[in-house]
This record gives sequence, structure tokens and C-alpha cells, in this order.
Amino acid sequence: MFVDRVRVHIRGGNGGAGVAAFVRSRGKPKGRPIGGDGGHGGDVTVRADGGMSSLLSYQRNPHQSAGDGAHGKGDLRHGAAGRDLVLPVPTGTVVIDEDGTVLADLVEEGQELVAVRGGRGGRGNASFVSRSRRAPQIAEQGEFGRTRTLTLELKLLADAALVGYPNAGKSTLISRASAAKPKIADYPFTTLEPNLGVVEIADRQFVMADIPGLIEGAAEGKGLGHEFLRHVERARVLVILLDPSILQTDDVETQLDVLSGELDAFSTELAKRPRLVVIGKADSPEAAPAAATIPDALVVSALTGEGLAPFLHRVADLVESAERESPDRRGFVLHRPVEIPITVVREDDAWRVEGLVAERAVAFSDLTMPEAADMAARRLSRLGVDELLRRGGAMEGDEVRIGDLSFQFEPDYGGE
Ligand SMILES: Nc1nc2c(ncn2[C@@H]2O[C@H](COP(=O)(O)OP(=O)(O)OP(=O)(O)O)[C@@H](O)[C@H]2O)c(=O)[nH]1
Ligand SMILES: [Mg+2]
Repeated sequence: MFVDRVRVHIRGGNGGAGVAAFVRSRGKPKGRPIGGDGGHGGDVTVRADGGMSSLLSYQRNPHQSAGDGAHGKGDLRHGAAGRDLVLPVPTGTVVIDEDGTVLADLVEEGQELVAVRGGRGGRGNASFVSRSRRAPQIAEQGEFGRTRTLTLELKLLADAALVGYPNAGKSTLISRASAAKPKIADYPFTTLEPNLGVVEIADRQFVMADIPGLIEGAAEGKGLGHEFLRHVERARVLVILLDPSILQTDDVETQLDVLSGELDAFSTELAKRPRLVVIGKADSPEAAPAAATIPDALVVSALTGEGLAPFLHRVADLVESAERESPDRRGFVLHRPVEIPITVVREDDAWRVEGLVAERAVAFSDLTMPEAADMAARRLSRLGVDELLRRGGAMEGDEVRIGDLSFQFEPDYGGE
């Protein structure tokens, strides 16, 4: 199969909670704050690993979570960070987001995408000490790790792609040169999905793809058109297989013109790709006269094996020199903000404030404490949440919800 595709559900580790604790000592009636911070949750990273050959393991285990951070301790000790989770994938894996955005094309060994971050650990009360706040009683909760569903898609990279008219004998040729077992029949468009085969000749090895037949107008989407050419795009070398059979509507010279024209028309990239022209069905009586019209072409028969070894060596030569010239296609990792900005939406009779930073601002372990409520209110005001609510039409006394928390809107609050 050409494409290996799985969906994985990943979760970053939860952050540990900060703790509020004191040690009493002489001269300090309230005690000295010694509550440590919670540890951060682990991240989930997708990384290209040449040792992986398929995505099968994720088909079996589609749920993957990083480790949770430990809670802070009472003697100024911070909780341990959660274990990061690395998901190894074969090189050539494309990572796609839920909305279809391609997040990364991991083609180089070690290339990686941090797919979800772990939740932040909450701060303990020792972290809140300041000149004006000598004995804070407040501590933050840990943040939940985020979840995300990703599609991983492996597009196997063919070194060489067989391009030719329908019925030209592409599938027969690849079945002869490799262990691939494509369907073969004497009607056009037998092959609808590409087949990949590993070709071994002497001690050389390359991957050859047998693709659906190409017809005139394919570059504009005729026949299997774009679908077809998309698969060809990744091959380093193009093998143009011409069919001398009288059953073909065009002679080999016309076939060569049409096929070359379609490849050129599809993309300038493809137009520059190294090509090898070969005439197939050498065992048929039409082969010799056809070969005379294109002197440069190699001649092979998948049926008798005639010309096969020199042909495969020639492809291997071209693959090797293409590899030397342009080592690898360059992959990419898309970086974009994952934090959603703060939004205010109507929910029942109340207002819901959404967004990670807003949720963080109120994530105290005990908001019934005036000190914590006070700080949360001030943080929200600084983030502009009051302003957003006011602009949205919130009135004094309206219910406002953030995460699990709900409170009454007091527009004047925190206006310091
Ligand atoms: N005489 C002869 N016939 C061949 C040779 N190779 C293929 N054929 C015949 O040509 C016909 C088409 O072969 P396929 O391998 O299915 O052709 P294809 O190019 O894969 O065709 P599509 O998948 O439909 O595009 C079949 O009847 C094969 O038996 C060959 O070397 N010599
Ligand atoms: Mg075929």
C-alpha cells in the first residue's frame, strides 16, 4: 500500500498543584511560606525515526499520553516534571491537524514536532511572596494537559516511478522486477492505486512505483489526472515506458511526446526530473521497428526478461546520481500559536470566558480565600477580560464563568 494512515489521540501531562504551607518560627507570627510549585506535565512530540517502517503500532495504540507533573511539597520542594512522550514515526510521515492543516512533513531523521505541551505546574505559596505580601496563603492548581487528535500519514518514497499509457505493461514490469503483486489485465486502468516494489539487482536496491496509466490531458485532471501525478511527484527518477503494441492508439513517438508533455505541464519541478525512456514488450514483433524510431531508448520484455538487468542497473544509476545531487526533499515543521486568545461568549443567562490565559489566571486551589479571589480579579482585569465583558454587554451582577468557576461581574473591581 502506498499510503499508511492513522489517527492518534494525544494528551499532554497534567501539571502538578502548587501547595500552600507554612513553617512557624519565632518572630514570624504568621509563619514562613514554604509551599513548593507543582511540576509541569510532559509534552508529546512526534519525531522522525529511520528505525520505524510503519505506523502500525499507532493503529494498535491510538491513545498516547505524556506523564503528569507531581504536586509541590510543603518544605519548599517542587514537584517533579512529568515524563515527556516521544512518538517515533517513519521518515516521510506527514502530520495533519484536525482541521486538515499539514503541521509537519517529517522527512529528515530526528526532525520533530512538539504536538501538545504539558499543563503548567501551579505555583506554591512561597512563589507569591513579595514585599507587600509576606505570608501569602494562595497556591495555584496545576493545569490540565491539552488533548489533540492528529492524523499521521506515511507517503512511501518511490525512487523511480513508471509512467506510461494504460495497458503499457507497467504492472507486469514491476511484478517481474520486485516482489510486488499488482493486478495485471489487458484492459486500460487496471491499476487504480500505486503499487510499490523494492527492486534488488546485484547488491543495489531501490523502490519503484507502478502507477495508474497516464493519458493526454492528465495534467488538467483527465483520467486519474492529478491523483496520478501527485504520486509521481515524490519519485526521484521517472521511467517512461512506451508500448509498441498495435493495440495502442498512438505509436511510441507520439506516446513519448504526450507523456513528456503531461509531465512538463504538471509542474516545473517534475519537468526537471531525470527521465529514462524504455520500450516494453520487446518479445512482440512490433518492438524492433518501434525501437528504430527512438534510438536512445532501452528495450525490455517483462514476459521473457530480455533487457531487464541492464534496464534496472540503468535506473539504479540514475537514482544514485539523483540522490547525490539533491540529497533529500526538505521537510518542514509548522510553528503556529496554540494558545487561543481570550473570548467572551453568551452561555445560558451567563457569560463564558474562554482561553488558556484566562483559565490560568483563576486557577487557584482555593478561590474562597479573599487573597486568591483578589489576585484572580486583578489578573483578569490586567488581561482585559473586564473590558471584553463590558464591550460584550455584561452588566454588573451578571454571572461570569471561567472554567469551573463562576462569579458575579463587578466592573469596577481591580481598577487599580
Ligand atoms: N507480449 C507482452 N505483453 C505484455 C508485456 N508486459 C505486459 N504485457 C501485457 O500487456 C497488458 C497490460 O499489462 P499491465 O501490466 O496490466 O499494464 P499497465 O500498464 O499496468 O496497465 P494499467 O494499469 O491499466 O495502466 C497485459 O495483457 C499484459 O499481459 C510484455 O513484456 N510482453
Ligand atoms: Mg497497471
